[in-house]
Amino acid sequence: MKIDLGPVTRIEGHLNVHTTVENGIVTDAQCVSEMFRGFEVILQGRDPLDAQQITQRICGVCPYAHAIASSYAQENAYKLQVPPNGRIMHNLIQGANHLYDYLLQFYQLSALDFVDVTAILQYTGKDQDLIKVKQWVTAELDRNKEFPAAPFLPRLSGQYIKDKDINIGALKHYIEAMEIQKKANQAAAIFGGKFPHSTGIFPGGCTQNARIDHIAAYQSLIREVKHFIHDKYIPDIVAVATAFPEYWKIGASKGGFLSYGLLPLSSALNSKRLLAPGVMFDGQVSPVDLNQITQDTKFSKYSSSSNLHLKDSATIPAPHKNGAYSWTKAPRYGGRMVEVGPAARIMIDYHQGNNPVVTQLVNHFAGLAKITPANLNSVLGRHLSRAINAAVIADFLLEETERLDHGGPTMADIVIPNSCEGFGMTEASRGGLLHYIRVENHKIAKYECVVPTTWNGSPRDDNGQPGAMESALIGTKVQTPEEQIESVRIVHSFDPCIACAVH
Ligand code: NFE
Repeated sequence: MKIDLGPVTRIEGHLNVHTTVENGIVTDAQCVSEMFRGFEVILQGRDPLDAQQITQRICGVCPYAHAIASSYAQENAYKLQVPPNGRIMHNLIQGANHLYDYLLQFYQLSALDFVDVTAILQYTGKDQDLIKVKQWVTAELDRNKEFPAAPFLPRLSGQYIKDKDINIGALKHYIEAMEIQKKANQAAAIFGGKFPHSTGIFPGGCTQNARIDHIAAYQSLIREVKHFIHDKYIPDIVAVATAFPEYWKIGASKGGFLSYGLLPLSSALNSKRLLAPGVMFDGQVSPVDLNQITQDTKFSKYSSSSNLHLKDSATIPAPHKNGAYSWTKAPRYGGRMVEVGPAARIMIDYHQGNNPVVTQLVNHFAGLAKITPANLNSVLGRHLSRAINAAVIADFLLEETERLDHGGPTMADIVIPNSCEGFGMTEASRGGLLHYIRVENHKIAKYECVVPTTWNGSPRDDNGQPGAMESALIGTKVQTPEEQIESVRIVHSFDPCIACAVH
């Protein structure tokens, strides 16, 4: 039986998943990005300093990550000496964006795959948020329309959390999380200028000053976000994990893991990062070698050659190409498939013992759930890893503000060589993000982005190997083949963004 799961995401862009189900098992899955973008084409011939502005328009959810990756690439190309304040402000802006994004991913984009919204019908209390949720859910049930528009219903058939108090608590947090996300973005905008699409992030640092009143305002907002993470977000993840322990074993991808490392601790090239970089195959972590990254296009809707390294990349759209089924390219590391994202970051950091807080949190939750760190490669593992990322980042941001030099320089002087090239690597919330820029005659001659969902949501490569998400879906047992709540939970755990993947 062939079933299309699309539209399967509640975030930017159109992701479809074509599945084949036989005897209650998903025997094949194809991730299908259904739109073309062309940012790399748009960038050609432009002023290089437009790049961190234009690439942010790839996505309204993770624009800061694109600005940072572009700034790193240009700093690398122009050989800029970023002052410590500039580097710290990049971290403060990007880290706050991660916090916003983790809460968005869990509450608005995934939690209702597990939380029973109909529990609200039994609510008799006075909380205004919950009364509103009850009205929305009641109205949707009464209307009985085929395609209601509200976020709570319709939903897929399956088991949901049974405990009424947990369900109602999570719905309250669903509403509160939006306010907290706003605070995280307000914090980021103090130094970033605005959200989305920062005007403050620049190659060489940040256009804002390190003012004491700005620092105090930032700290106070991040403290509120931190409390929400510890008091509500982490307990809600634990509640989902307690209700659905089988999801520690569902949705494992079947390749390696890659992380470029997140938040540099100094301005030095190859500085140590808060979360360590690495590439992991069969439990062994090695340093990342960019020469190993190529992009295949056999099943992608491009006529450009396949298996190209970044410097040779090309983007020639071919909507009617025979056999091609997605607008996403297929990046591979040394020819092998890898998963990127929150679980990759945590597993790679944990294996290297880089961050003692990560080690302690992974051990704590692994003991609680009776799992091993390898189980982070799963639906629940990705959700828990985001929460660990969030806890570690929130603490770090508060410490990082103390390191700002009030009134000190925040920007390097920029001199763009006539010809140069550079790579910028960071971690967006959804995983490893790489930008490459080549400048010739002061103009952008080539720009290439390899984006988290390009890895996770990739179609088959030239050798027929599935992408990370496809591999996680194949072999999944499904109760109702027409609906496949199990497959949808797997896809949502990756939080794919097609606007980013195709760019
Ligand atoms: Ni459009 Fe993005 C993140 C990036 S995902 S959300 O996180 O880069 O491919």
